[in-house]
This record gives sequence, structure tokens and C-alpha cells, in this order.
Amino acid sequence: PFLENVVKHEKFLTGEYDTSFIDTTPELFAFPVRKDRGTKMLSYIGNVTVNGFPGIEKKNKPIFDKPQVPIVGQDVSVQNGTKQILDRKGAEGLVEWVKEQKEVLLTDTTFRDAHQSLLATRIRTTDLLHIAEPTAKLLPNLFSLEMWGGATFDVAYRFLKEDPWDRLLHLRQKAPNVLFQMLLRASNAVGYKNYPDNVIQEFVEKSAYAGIDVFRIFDSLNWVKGMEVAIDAVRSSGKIAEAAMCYTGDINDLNRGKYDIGYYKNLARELENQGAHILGIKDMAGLLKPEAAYRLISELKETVSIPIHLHTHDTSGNGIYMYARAIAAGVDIVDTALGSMAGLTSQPSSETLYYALEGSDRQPKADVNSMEQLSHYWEGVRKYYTDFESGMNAPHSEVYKHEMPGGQYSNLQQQAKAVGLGERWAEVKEMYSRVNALFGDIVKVTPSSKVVGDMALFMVQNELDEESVLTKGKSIDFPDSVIELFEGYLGQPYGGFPKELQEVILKGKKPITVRPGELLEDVNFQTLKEELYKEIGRPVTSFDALAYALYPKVFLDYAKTIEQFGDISMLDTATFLYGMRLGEEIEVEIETGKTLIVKLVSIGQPQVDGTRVIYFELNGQQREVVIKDES
Ligand code: 3PY
Ligand code: ZN
Repeated sequence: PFLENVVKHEKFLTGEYDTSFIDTTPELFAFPVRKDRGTKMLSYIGNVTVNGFPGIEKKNKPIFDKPQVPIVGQDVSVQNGTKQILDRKGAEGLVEWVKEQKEVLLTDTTFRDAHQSLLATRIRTTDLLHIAEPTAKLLPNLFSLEMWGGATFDVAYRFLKEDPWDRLLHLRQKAPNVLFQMLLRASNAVGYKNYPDNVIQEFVEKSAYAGIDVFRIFDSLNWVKGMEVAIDAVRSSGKIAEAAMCYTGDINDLNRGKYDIGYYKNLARELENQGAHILGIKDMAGLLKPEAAYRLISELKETVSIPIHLHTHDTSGNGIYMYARAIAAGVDIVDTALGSMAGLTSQPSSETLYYALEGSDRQPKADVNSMEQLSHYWEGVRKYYTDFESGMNAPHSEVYKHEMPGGQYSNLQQQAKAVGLGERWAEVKEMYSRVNALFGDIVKVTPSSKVVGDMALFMVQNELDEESVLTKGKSIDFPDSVIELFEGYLGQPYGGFPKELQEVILKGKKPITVRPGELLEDVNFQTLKEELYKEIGRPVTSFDALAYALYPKVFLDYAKTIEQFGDISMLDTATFLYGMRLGEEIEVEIETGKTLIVKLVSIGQPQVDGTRVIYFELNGQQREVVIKDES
């Protein structure tokens, strides 16, 4: 009650005190278990058992083998790693250390991009937390763990009904030795549109504070101006600014002259001058071919003096060979995922790369047996999420033609199905590349890739082609995202917008050419916190306020779900997604040392008002909950 009084105090709410410790000390919010906590949880279980989980087909809960956490002796301590180098020597010192390494360094993406690209970003915090400490102990030589950012932020609130900041804070406690890395969409933060500058600054500051060390910053049109605010904010936080250029086209294809080697060299120079500690190459679709990689890295090594970090997706199946060529040319760091979460639209496999480089003096320093043990855990976890798999099960060389990012493929496929174009998926893919040409060959990565996807669906749906878009365009209502792109609200593409198309789409509206952030008013976080407090009626942390600033509706929906069902993040994933089987008994650890035993006894018949009574035993006591049958 004392704490509750503190957090409700006006001075606390208006931020007059430095209360940041409250943000990073979630234990403070572990109030005594209220009576209705168990009932709320049972309501969730009853609901998902009867109605299924949104977005996947309802089915009986499958039987899963428990994912095997490698036994790493309690006596094995966590070895110091790159995080300690950063803390001791600062960003510049860490950069020097990277340059001194003979072996190629690895970033493990299993906790972020791998499941973003294979499983629609659905892996839950509990499944990450169980393996975080073993990962820290078994892979202390990693350059970094990419474990946050990109789509993980909104998916956590939107679909998993959990707080991404909690994920970051708790993982940090379990894995204190390796740098934590996130993907930041520059002025789009972790969203799909440009935000005011002070939102970007506040987001970077709080993320750094909560545990992020390396920020991979990219702009969806490779517009350096759009990256300035984010790069400066990361530098001021004392963390590592990895400014990335997105790779598109093919530098060795003489027919695709727009993004040639000169383009990338200029961009690299600009990013270095802008203050990048590391140059990232973000090959988001996996378009970089082996010989192009050798050439690109060789020439960039002569162009910039900062380390180079290469990211790719293995969609074509050429990932390992491409990395081998980039490593031969001197790339400093590459991104890989543990075997069972690698390949296809995800990153190339860490173990495979390890073996591919056997006999080379650049083979990464890693214990391949440890990687394999960790990979077994993920093999088990991945089974929980089978319903989110994209269905792609073999290398897919046509990516070189449609150029769709790894993380977009399954998403756009879902969008196509949702608007009744599931049967015409091949046409949608082809249209995607035609829209790219129509837009003047732009960089396609979140959020610009989404705009190209929206337009492709729109054109297939409305039987439009390039010519009819231009001739009939004045009477066509284009998707909002397309209008915003052509208005300049995602920034400026290299070479500008195609003028005729822009006029057709904007219908007399004037596009902007300045940084959108210059036109957007700063968010007043104090007012925002007060507003949010009134909405949700509970203490508002700076983290909540940021989430609300980025995703107002998603955050409020999340808060409402938590109000209805309580914190459901501690449920095991099988129960979270499929509920319970009749007669099944599960254990739920609701806080350290406090476990509830839940048994599903029976499910009542539907009533005339559409409700059902679900009968449980909670720690041996009979409990009933009433839920609405949505079927
Ligand atoms: C993201 O922005 O989430 C991406 O992974 C883009 O490739
Ligand atoms: Zn990626």
C-alpha cells in the first residue's frame, strides 16, 4: 500500500522525481497476490480452450515434449564477454577490440530475427528466459545477441500480451556478459511511420538504460538524413551506433545500374561521417550473392575504417557460401542463428558456418557442441509455434527476382489470404517486383516494403497494371500507406520519386522534402503519462508511456487484456496457445516460489446467452469461471 501511494502521488505521476529505478525494478510491482488473480488466469485458460488463440486454427492441445534445456552446472560461472569490454573501454574501445580479432565474430539472432522471419515473431519471453542463462554460459564469445527491436516490440503487446520491456530487463539479468543488440528503424523507431524526434531520443535513452548496447539503425529508404537523430541519440547514450545500409539490387548486374558499388561506397562514407561506430550491411531479403559479397566487402574495407557487420537471410540457400566469401574479404562480424532456428527466411546456421570455416584462420571462436545443445532446446520450442510457420520448406531462389525481405514473405502471404488472394499468391509476388519498378526501384524493408506489398495487393485485387494506374489513377483511391510514402512521410528515396506517378497518387497534395521529424511536434511525456494514468488506472512507467506514444491503440488493448486476465506471461506456451485438455493438470509459477496447480475438470454446455461454465481445480479447490463461447 505504501508503494501504491508513492506511485499514485502527483509528484510521481508528473515525473518531478527521478523515479527511473522504478522502471528497471519490476519486483517493486509484485504486489501481494490479490484474490482474483487465480480467477483471471482461469478465465484466460477457459477462454483459449474454448475459443482458440487469435490467428491460428482452433484445435485440441497437441502433446509436446518439454524442450531440453542443456544442463550447465550451477558451478559454471558466466564468463566475461563483450559487454564487459564495452563497460570497461567504452564504445571506441570496443570498436578497437573488434578490429584486433582475427576470427570472424558472430551475432546470434535466434532471440529476434530468426523467429521474426520463421514464426511471425511469436516466441514468448518465457521460452527465451529458460535458455538465456545457458546461452550466456555456453556462448560467451559471441559479439552480440540480437534479442530485441524490429517487430518484437509491437508483437509482444499486440499478440503475446506481454511487456517487451520486461523481456529486456529480465534477459539482461540472465545474460550479463554478451552485448545486447536491437534493430531500430531510425525515425520509425520500432514502428511503421516516422515519430517526433523526442520520441526517438527518449526511446533510445530508455532502451539503453534497460539493457541495449548495440543499436543497428537503418532507414527504410537508405536516407541518411532520416538516421541522424537516432545515431546522435545512441552516441549520447554511450552505446554502440551500428548504422546500416540496406542492400538491394545486385552490384554485379550491369542492367541494374541504380544501386551499384559506387552507391554503397558513398553511403558507407556518409554513415561513417555521421558517427557510425560500426557499418552494418543489412541484406534483409538475402539478395547479396557470393561474388558480389566478396567485391562489396573488399571495396568497403578500403573505403571506411570502422568494422563491418553483415546481416543476411538464407532464403536462396546461398547464405553460407556468401558468408564464406565475405569472410575471405575481411568482414568483421556476421549474423547467424542456431541450427534449428536457421536457414530459409532466417539467418544461416551458426554450426554450419563453424564447420564451413574449418581449416581457415577466421573460423569463429565457439564451442560447436554447445551450439548444438542449445539448438536442441530451440528444436523443442519451435514445435509449440508450428501454426505460425510460413510453409516455405526449401530454398527459394526466386527471391532474387521478387526481392521480398525474409520477414515479409509470410506476412504478405497472410495479408493476401485475408483479402481473398490466397490462390493468386504467385501473381502477388510478381506484382511486388513490378510495383518496385513502378516506384522507381526503391529499397524495400520495413516499412517501405509494406507499402510495396500493400500496392501489389491493391493492384492484383483491382485488376490494375502499370498503365492503368497512370491513366486512371486520378479516380483511384490508393492505399493510405502508398499516399504517405509519396508525400515524403517515410523520407526521400535515392533518385527521388517518379514524378508522373507521384502527381497521380497525390492528386494535388504537396509532398514534403524535409525530414518528417522537423514537422512533427514533440510529445509531452508528462501530459501523456497523466492521460495514460486516467485511461488505465494504474501506475504508468516511462516504458509504458513510450509504448503508448508509439502504439496508442495496441498499448490500450494490451492494458485491457491484462486487466481482464491478469499477467498471463508466466503460462507455459502450450497452455497459452491451446488452453488445456480435459483432466489435464498444469503447474504455473506465478512468482518465484509460488506455484499454482490447475486442473481442468469439465466444460459446461453452452447456455442460451452464449456463455459456458468451465470447471477447474485450483490447488485442489473447486473453481468455476464463466466465459463467452465465440464459436
Ligand atoms: C524489421 O524492421 O523488423 C526487419 O527485420 C527488417 O528487415
Ligand atoms: Zn533481417
